[in-house]
Amino acid sequence: MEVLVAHHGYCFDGATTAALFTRFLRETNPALAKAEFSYRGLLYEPNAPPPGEKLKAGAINAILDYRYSPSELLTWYFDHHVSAFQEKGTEAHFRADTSGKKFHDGTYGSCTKLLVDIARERFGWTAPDLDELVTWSDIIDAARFPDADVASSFDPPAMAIAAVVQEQGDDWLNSQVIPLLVSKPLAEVAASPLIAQRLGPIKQRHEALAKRMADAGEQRGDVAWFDLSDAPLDTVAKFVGYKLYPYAQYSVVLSRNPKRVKISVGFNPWAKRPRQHNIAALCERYGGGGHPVVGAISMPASDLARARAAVDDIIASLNA
Ligand SMILES: [Mn+2]
Repeated sequence: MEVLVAHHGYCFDGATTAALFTRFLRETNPALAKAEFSYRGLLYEPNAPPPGEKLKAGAINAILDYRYSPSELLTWYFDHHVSAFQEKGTEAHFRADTSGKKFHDGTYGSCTKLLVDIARERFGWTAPDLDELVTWSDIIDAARFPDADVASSFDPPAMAIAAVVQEQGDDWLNSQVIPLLVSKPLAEVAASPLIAQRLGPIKQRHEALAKRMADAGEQRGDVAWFDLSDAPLDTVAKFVGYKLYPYAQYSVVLSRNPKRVKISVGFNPWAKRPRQHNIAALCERYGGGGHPVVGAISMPASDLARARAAVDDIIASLNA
């Protein structure tokens, strides 16, 4: 029997949920102890095909940490995204399910934690050797870092693995890393050539970006502002801005690649004062979107002047 695991790709929570699911299924179902598992990453991108199209006839199919599918082929489902039911009619289909194998809870910080809780409560399955993995998935997916230093460090083994999966993840790399995640301690996985050899260049790009941000940054009122539009950006560093400006309430980053200019807006998760502005609503003014705490706007590369005007308006609004 083949098991196809379609999971949110390529992020740490998607990979760890797939890893835990594999062990859960093997250990609770003797017929699957030696089954062949294959992994397929699903991306949140504009015009992504419905996830049901990725499932395989004749296999046991699972969708993890990604949008629901009403496909008849779907056997198992676990997700914690509040946006899980985007296709019309999918939420009603999910609610009407009687298989006892489909689970969604938008209050969870990670799909990994949702899966271990359901596996324990409903199926009596536990894997205490994976506690470290579960804890780190929950920290990383919900950005529950104690401070901006930990949030932008590659020292914890889980952070090193997460960086490699996020920046260089593909179905081949995941098929190698996922089995390791549930069979070896994280420190051993991080030290494997699979991760260690890929981490070097990622760290270098990250350090170069941190230096660029330190040079370009300025604080305007409550906002740390970084104009990185002078050269294309080839990596992201979500939390470096708050490491540089720990007293800023918000950050605004203007960046570009050959096709697009991008404005990224965020609320400092370690801010001492509560958030006063809805960032999604601010971004929607310019055709962008996101969540109350973080959002973004994309414009064609030729619109740099319009993007700068939008930045001025957003910074003024965040200081109002
Ligand atoms: Mn997740």
